[in-house]
Amino acid sequence: MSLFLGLDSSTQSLTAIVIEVSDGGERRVVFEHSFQFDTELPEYGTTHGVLPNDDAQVVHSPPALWVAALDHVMEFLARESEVDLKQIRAVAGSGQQHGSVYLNASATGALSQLDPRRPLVEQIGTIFSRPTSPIWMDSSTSQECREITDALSGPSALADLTGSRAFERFTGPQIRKFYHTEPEAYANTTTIHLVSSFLATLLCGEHAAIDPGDGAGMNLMDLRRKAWAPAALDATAPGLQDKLPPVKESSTIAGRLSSYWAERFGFSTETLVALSSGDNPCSLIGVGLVASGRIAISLGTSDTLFGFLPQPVVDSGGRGHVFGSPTGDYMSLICFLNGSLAREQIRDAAGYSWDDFERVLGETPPGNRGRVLLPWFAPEITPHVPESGVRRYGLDDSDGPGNVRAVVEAQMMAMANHSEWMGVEVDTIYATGGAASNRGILTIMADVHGANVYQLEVGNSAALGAALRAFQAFEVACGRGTSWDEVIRDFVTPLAESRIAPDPERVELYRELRRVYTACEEHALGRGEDPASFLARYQDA
Ligand code: XUL
Repeated sequence: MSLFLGLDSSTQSLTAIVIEVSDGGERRVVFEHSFQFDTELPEYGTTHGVLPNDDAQVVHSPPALWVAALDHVMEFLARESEVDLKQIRAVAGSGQQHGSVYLNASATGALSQLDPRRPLVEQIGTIFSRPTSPIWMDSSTSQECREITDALSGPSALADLTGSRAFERFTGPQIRKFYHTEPEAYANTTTIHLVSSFLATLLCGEHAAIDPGDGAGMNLMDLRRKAWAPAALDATAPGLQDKLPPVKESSTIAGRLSSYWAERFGFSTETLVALSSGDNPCSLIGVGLVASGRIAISLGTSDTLFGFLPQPVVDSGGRGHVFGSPTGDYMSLICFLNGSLAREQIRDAAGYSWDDFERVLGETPPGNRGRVLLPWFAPEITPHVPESGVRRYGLDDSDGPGNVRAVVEAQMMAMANHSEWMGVEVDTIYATGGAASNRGILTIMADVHGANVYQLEVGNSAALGAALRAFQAFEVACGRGTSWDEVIRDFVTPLAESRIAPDPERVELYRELRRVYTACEEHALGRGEDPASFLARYQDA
């Protein structure tokens, strides 16, 4: 019997999943645990995993919180579970994408000599050259995006080189802002990690490389060569090449679990540590998208829509991204910032529980009688909305049921409209992430996309994907050419009984309403006329 550990360091929590792969063919998840940052470690002062800031565009988290959380989760696994730690052959991490961790010259030594008698976080207090980490929700780098874009001959050239035009949350623009605003601290930085590569570094006690899945979220990596792009580095900040870990294939082994974990909690120093990847590339594996033709929608803090791509096909409209897939291929992705927190705000304003939320979705009419909400509670990534501000058309903000339906319809229509560039005829969607348990939401997903929607057995596809990546990297390290289909077998089967089929009449209704939704977006962004007359047709109906 072999066990593999996957760890997902996300915006609001750290999740661990252990899978068992036995010689007799049995495969199952044997352990799953999530550790919520705000409630379990309140001393870090985060709300939804991020630090308060007067500027809504600046969103940072304390990296020491992620370190403390890792110690707690490993302790929980060692002390509170039945898992035989010595059977864990390999571990791999998943991290919220784009977030960066800045380390000084003392980090390398400190991480290689950790004292197992003291908590990890107590020993790494002095290794940060920047005490907070900008994360994917930060949208404060528009100026840096413009500068990088200009230096690289415009958005199309940048997207062609790196897989995306410049995005505020991407690590390159964030590094440039750090260099601009805190040049001394930048100069004192010797290593810049992503959340994912920092996690692998903590596990093996030495600097881990960045994989092409997460490296593509930086505006710094040459997507086709899967190596840093010198022109992008030069356009971002001086001396950057020396501060970045190398890019290596996702299945690379970064090292072995360090003696800190072995001596403190009883893990084995034989356990291999594979490179970490971003949470979306890990989810791609965790929902089983190792070949073309299907897409997945993850409903988490961010809502993302993604699919496998055999070749890098970049969005000429500049909305989407191409990242590396952990299989060595590519993936397309589009990200919406106002995901679960927007749903939560609407639910809280109406004083509902999640059960009420689901019930109300079943009771309100599809199309919401033309009442539309643009859920921009925070600055939005897709479409680009620099200033937050919820907009309502024909909808009273005191109308609880109307707002519940409106927020979900808005999210689904925005996803369908803004993902057209992927050119995928969607007939099947795998739904994952916390809100994928809400069948009311999935019904609207099925009708808006005109596709069958399936739930999967394991809701946390990023952590599962990380565990599956650990298994695959172990197979590669053992010299076995186990295929990805074989790696994911039995773990990612969509639940046949969970299928939600689209209703043809509602599909037709949403096909029209998607145009109305676009008109509302265009109007709200100052690019189109007031859609009132367009909406009235549905209000009278
Ligand atoms: C993807 C993105 C988010 C984060 C959240 O580009 O920004 O999905 O990865 O975890």
